[in-house]
Amino acid sequence: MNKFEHSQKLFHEAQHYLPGGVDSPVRAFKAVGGTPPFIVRGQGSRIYDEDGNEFIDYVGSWGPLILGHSRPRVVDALKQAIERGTSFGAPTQLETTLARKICSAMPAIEMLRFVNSGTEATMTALRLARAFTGRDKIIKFAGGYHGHADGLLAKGGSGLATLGIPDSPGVPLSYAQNTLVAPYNNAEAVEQLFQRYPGEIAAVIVEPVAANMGVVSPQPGFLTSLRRLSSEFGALLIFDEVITGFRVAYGGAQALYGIAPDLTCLGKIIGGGLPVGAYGGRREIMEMMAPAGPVYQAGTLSGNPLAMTAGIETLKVLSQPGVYHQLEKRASSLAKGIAEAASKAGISLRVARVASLLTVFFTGQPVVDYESAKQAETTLFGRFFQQLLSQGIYWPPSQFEAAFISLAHSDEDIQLTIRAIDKALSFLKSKGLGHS
Ligand code: KE4
Repeated sequence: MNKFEHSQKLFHEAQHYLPGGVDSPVRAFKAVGGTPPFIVRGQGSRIYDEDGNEFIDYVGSWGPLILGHSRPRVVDALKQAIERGTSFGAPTQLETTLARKICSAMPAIEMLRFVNSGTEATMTALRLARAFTGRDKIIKFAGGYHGHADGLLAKGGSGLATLGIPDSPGVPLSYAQNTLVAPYNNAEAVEQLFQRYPGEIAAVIVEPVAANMGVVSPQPGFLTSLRRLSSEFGALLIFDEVITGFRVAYGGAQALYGIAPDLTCLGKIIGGGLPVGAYGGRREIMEMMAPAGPVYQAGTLSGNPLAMTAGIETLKVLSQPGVYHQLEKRASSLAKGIAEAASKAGISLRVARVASLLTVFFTGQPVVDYESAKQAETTLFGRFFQQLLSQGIYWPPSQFEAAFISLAHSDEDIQLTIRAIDKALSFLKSKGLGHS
């Protein structure tokens, strides 16, 4: 049984200085209860907390650590980079090197700019789309998360596809009302919005594989329809590949599904665990960005040498043959083991997986959008999470997130995880929780 005394003390003190004791809400374990372990070290597939507990980590910093924690070649490269200085606020060759790698992996990106987070990437991509089209409205999808820029913290009103309403205090209604919200996997709703607001919609922004309502894959034809509709109605198609970029394939979801977006947003993996974001796409669009063009965006640490170094080393590993085959093998083996454990325990759940992204939904119904994802039993998920944590498995602390399998997860890690999940589900069943 794991103990968390030190983390409890540290969490109490952290809450005095940081809202909720954290620098990003999901880390506070509000959705699953209990005290979040305070982590001191990561190595490979493992993380270690202040109480000496060891966990197999399926958060991986929410996606960046596809190589696992502290991969030696990344650490060594960073050590050398740090010796040369951490930031110059001036051009470096490293930025061009990483940009070249990304552009060759994703041909729809002819030109890009680095920023410091996925939020900055999507925020700027939308500003650029509005400048390029001269239009103000955007379409996003219910359950899609694109960072916390004001206009993107908008949720659907009542009805199928609607004018957005603020999804957080502090977001002006006027900002939210330029955001139209449609159900994921519903191209008809998108077409209706284009017909209702002709000439007003600048862009459609979509997670090509949704991972912020849990993992929800695009149904056949959905992304193709978004491509067709965007072109037909003069809007830009923006793929938010902050999670899927270099995750679901070396070329991202745009390679996996064969769709060329007009703009792509990236983050996480391309920084190898350091703060990063990027937005890029068609040259004629990107050349509108200052100082080449009139659309403004800037950033003190954008393209800094450390994030560039970690990103370059990470992509060097990911571009090697067999890497995605290994990820696929490990992730599919985990998914199979979970499904078998669930049927053995007689608990109805859905294992949603795309490549090395995986969510266990505690529902017996198919999950195709946010409405169906919300049918999952979050209390049961919380009990499942705590059972795993007590067995040394650090699962994502929310039903509406993805688990991330890395190259550092060994076959043995996967088998240990399946055994822990088997025990957790049997325990839930023995308590009369979860039903088939
Ligand atoms: P950041 O600003 O957190 O770097 O990226 C925002 C973002 C943009 N687009 C997508 C598809 C994303 O998933 C994210 C951020 N992802 C969350 C996890 N679901 C980050 C974890 C957190 O918020 O603490």
